[in-house]
Amino acid sequence: NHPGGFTIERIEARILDIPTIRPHKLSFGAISRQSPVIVQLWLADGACGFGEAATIGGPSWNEESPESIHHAITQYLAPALRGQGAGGFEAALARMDKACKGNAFAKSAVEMALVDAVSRTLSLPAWQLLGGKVHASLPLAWTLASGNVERDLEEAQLRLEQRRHHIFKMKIGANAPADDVAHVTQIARGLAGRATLTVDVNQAWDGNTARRYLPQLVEAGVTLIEQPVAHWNVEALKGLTAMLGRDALIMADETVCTPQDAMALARGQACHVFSLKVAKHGGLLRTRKVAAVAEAADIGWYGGTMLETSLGSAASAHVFSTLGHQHHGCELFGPQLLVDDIVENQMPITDFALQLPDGPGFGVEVSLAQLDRFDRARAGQAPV
Ligand code: MUC
Ligand code: MG
Repeated sequence: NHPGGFTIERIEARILDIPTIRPHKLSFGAISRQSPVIVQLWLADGACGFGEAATIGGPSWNEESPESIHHAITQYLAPALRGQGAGGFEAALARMDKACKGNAFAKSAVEMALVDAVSRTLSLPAWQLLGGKVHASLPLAWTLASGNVERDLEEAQLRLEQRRHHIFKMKIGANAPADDVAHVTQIARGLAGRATLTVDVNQAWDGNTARRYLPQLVEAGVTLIEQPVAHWNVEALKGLTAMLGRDALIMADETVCTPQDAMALARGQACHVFSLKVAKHGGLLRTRKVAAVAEAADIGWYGGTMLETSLGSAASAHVFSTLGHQHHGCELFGPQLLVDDIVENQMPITDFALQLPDGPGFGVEVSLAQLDRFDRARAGQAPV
């Protein structure tokens, strides 16, 4: 009874376990594999779409884990959408909100699969349903997070030579702050003048530590500083934003999830840039809402990642391609950190930039054989 076979017929989800090419160290721990949740959604006309939600280190990045995401989808979100109209994305989001508080990552995976399925049945690129493409490519950062200066420098050198990356983000906050500053300073010296350097502290510092050490990072050459303090510590973030002003920019990540978070940060002039991530905002449409607050408040945006495969990365690329011009590039390098991918065709990287895909759907073809190969249920693996 929904026009044109636009009825949601079936939604399935599974957890994959895909090793990383090297240990990836963050303030809260090191990971050696990613466990994305992959959603498959069928419409009554036979069209099928895929979605993905990845997080990092079980429930360490925020409250959601691969297991909680999978549970929310199979037990609550899928039943809430079965038999509903597929074309009403906002109505689907409202139904999911009614069935389930929070759980933004889980909702994002389902909404992604819905947008993919509808785009495919219309033979359109997803960006066309998201406002239209204005960027053909975005500068692509790489994260140096091996924990070892020589290895980090080797990685950066190689990627500069390959003309793949010249923006490098360092994950700090796990060590004593003075040691982290020394690590960053050595890398900055090794790359002097050839790269843009950013850091992500992933909430590890208190306000006093951040006030003391951020100027030293700026002195070393860092120009963008991501989430130096806890997600709730907006007062400290605001003070740091005022303090660094001209020399470097403060970027909110874990602090900015909902449009209301975005509004509070904008009102308080508490950061210069938002890291946008489809998962934490609860979907592609809500990413655009957070981006709209940024644009209205003269806050820049950055295309963030939760280290998704090429599926989630391509979906993110579609929505990022529709946003305004006040951006600081993106970091959709998840596929390059994983030993293998789940799509047939990765997004090309040329001249230090990610080439943003076209359709149909997200423009990547998911391999069912690869889904089976990495499926946790098939491998019988224990959670991280
Ligand atoms: C984060 O907090 O930004 C993104 C890149 C990376 O290495 O970790 C993530 C998560
Ligand atoms: Mg971050």
